[in-house]
Amino acid sequence: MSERPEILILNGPNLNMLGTREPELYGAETLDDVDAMCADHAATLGLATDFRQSNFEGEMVTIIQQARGSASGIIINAGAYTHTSVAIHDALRVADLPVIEVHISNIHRRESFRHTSYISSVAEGIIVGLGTQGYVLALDGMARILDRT
Ligand code: CA2
Repeated sequence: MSERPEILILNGPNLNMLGTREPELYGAETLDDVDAMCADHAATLGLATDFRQSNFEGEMVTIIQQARGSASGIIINAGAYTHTSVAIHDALRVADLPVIEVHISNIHRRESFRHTSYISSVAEGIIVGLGTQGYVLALDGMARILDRT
């Protein structure tokens, strides 16, 4: 059997805290639960996942740079770096892979500083406010994108 295309699912700062606090905003699932849900769903789509989390901007840049050689697409929830990071924006542009941006909460319903995203302009699509289900929907979107490329 041929190898399944791999999708990097990259999570930014504080998302390792998922399921431990603020369940009203981010739900009750842990990041490990989301990892397992994504791996299961990806398998049904003929995809594999490389599910990662980092609290460090530079490390996220390095992970994105490395994905260029190994991944077919990137699903990213850059956490708070979404709203600040030109470095992650540049890395995603250079990676030259399809990108889908995910946010668990609806960033447009929250503080105005969350309304700006440095990721959106390099993304094929954006999923916000649908909880952790957004990651699964992003995998569906990525499967469609890869089918037509
Ligand atoms: O809604 C999202 O997915 C966010 O990317 C989450 C980030 C936030 O800075 C973005 O504006 C929107 C924060 C992630 C923090 O996650 C926590 C989860 C549980 C407990 C504490 C933090």
